[in-house]
Amino acid sequence: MDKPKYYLTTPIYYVNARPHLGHTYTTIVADTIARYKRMRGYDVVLLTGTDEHGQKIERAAKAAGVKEEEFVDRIAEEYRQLWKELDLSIDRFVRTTEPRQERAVHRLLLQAKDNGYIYKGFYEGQYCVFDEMYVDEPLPGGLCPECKRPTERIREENYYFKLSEFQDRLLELYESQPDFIQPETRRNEVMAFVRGGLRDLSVSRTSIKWGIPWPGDEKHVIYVWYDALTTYMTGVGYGDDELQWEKYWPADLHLIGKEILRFHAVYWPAFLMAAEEPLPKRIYAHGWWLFADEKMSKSRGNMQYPQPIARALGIDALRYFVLREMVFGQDGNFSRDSLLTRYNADLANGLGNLASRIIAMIHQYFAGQIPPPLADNAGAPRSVALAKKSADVQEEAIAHYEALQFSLALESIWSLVAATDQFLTESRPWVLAKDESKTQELSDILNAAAQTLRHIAALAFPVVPHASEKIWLALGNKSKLEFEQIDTLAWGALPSGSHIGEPEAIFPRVDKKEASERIEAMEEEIRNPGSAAASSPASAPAAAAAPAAAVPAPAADAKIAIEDFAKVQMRVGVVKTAERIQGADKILKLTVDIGDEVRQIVAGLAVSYQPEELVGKKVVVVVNLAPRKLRGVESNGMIVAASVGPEGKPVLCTFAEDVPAGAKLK
Ligand code: ME8
Repeated sequence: MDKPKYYLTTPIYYVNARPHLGHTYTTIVADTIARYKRMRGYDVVLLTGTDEHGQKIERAAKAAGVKEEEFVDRIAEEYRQLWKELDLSIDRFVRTTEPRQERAVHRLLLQAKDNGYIYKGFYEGQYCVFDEMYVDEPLPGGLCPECKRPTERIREENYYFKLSEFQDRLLELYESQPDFIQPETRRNEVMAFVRGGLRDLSVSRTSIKWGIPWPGDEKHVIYVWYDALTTYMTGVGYGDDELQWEKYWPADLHLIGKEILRFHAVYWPAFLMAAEEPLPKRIYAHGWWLFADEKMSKSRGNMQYPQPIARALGIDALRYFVLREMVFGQDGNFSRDSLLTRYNADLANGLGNLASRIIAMIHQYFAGQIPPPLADNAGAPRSVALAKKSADVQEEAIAHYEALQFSLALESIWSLVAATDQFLTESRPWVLAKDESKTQELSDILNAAAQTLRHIAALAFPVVPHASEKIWLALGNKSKLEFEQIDTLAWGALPSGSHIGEPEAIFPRVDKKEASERIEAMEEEIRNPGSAAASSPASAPAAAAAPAAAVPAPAADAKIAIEDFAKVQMRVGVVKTAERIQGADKILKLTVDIGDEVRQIVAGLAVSYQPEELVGKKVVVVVNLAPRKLRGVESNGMIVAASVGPEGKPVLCTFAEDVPAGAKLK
């Protein structure tokens, strides 16, 4: 009989910057679900990909000074490489710039058009480039209600999608399929939004070129979200491979972060209804990783990258931490300290230590062969109790995996790790080993411990596949663990007499301080390739984020005379141009009008501002600094900014009233 299918997706990530821990989190969650479902006998397809069109990407490429094609190729490749390095079981990777994507998008659009849901109209209003979204009701000051960035006025002829016609059908969908949107709180938000009324949606743009051309009207490109969402269909053969399409569509699960729920839970089902295509079964919007209570994101520049963690502690440690620490659905704070504490406590001292202890004792007392249990288990009540606990944990863990409650699943599995540890401590095999009359008892105990370890390895496999597989093989299992059925796994199935492998440190203990420094150094290298350390002057941003080591700060209480302050000449400047510097993540090259001349200044503002946001901004410039070179680019002046939080995030100053370029600051 054919296996049932399970098709799940991650978001199709933007390629305006390299992937960080947030993107990795969703993809690790997807991989964990995929591995779990395979262990439940499903034919699983996991799709991810890159969202490469639209104004945001067009501008990012421009700021980097390269052609769009080159820019998107580079970042898409980084995504691919990262998923490979992390050994994620990705079955499909789709880029929105592939020819098959254009075919699929055209097909979906034309189906909706043939059904009368697309018309031509005129749009005049505000647009948020960051969110790639039309903003009907901007906040005061023209700010986007979602990201609070300035919106831009646009006026253009557009094609519209009749979203307004779908209000009732969408509400009916949410009512009749309560688990279509999860978690429940998110479903309520979406329902309230749709009940408030829906306006037609502009689905084409004429002001940009970087997109899929509108079929039959090439002055328009298709709205990026229409394009990106269709990727979920492209990857399973929509319009291309009927057999695959029939087999895998509709998707069983779209995993996303909560900020893109509206696109998935409102627009996407409406686009599909308009084209008369089946709807996905479930959308799960998870929470955010926060860093010092702010969302970890490209625009804030407070990203953590996954590679340093995986390289310092192993892929499984990264997976275990993100799934154990974050309650799925809610926000979670990332801290390196809790990462390292959990690593040592749960993995090194927990599972790792338990596995090597059991394997070492079987080597020591039974020459590396699994010893037999007592014939009828009579007289070994502790072993019987451990078997019962294993069965209970199996049931609990499966229920938690089904509910996508990874943290609870791990809590439950680790309660079995603790119970097995306690079982060994109480049974004291090292004492029994000294007394020949206790050999049978000893044999029973180590059999029970090995059976339980086998069980733990299998239950933990979706989250820590590499460690589990190692334990599994070390116990003498011949089959591949990934094909084991997690629900029918029997305690006691490990045959006595089989030979086990050598004990191996699966999660070696780390010195927290040393590991933290190693991770930090690798992080810095990713942020600023080529930099030896965060404080290296060569890698240091100019301006407020200037490194402490490069410019020794005076003691906090040291006073300077007014003459000293007068040496610093500051003026109001207007940013004329801003662009990225290849290979440098934190700094931007600006040209700034300071009244009587335009200066080139290299400023460490990239972690807080996109280059395009800076153009036209008034800034405070220190104009009499000796010129210096940063990353080989001459900087003639310094921009003043506040330095916020432990990372020294730069925040520009504003003026209470309008001031001309060149005005002096006193
Ligand atoms: O939104 N915490 O792409 P994107 C947790 N191209 N998850 C995070 C995160 C954080 N701090 N930051 C990012 C897009 N993510 C669109 C999607 S889909 C058809 C188009 C994860 O590169 C999370 O899954 O901005 C979030 O939804 C996604 O990355 C956003 O990725």
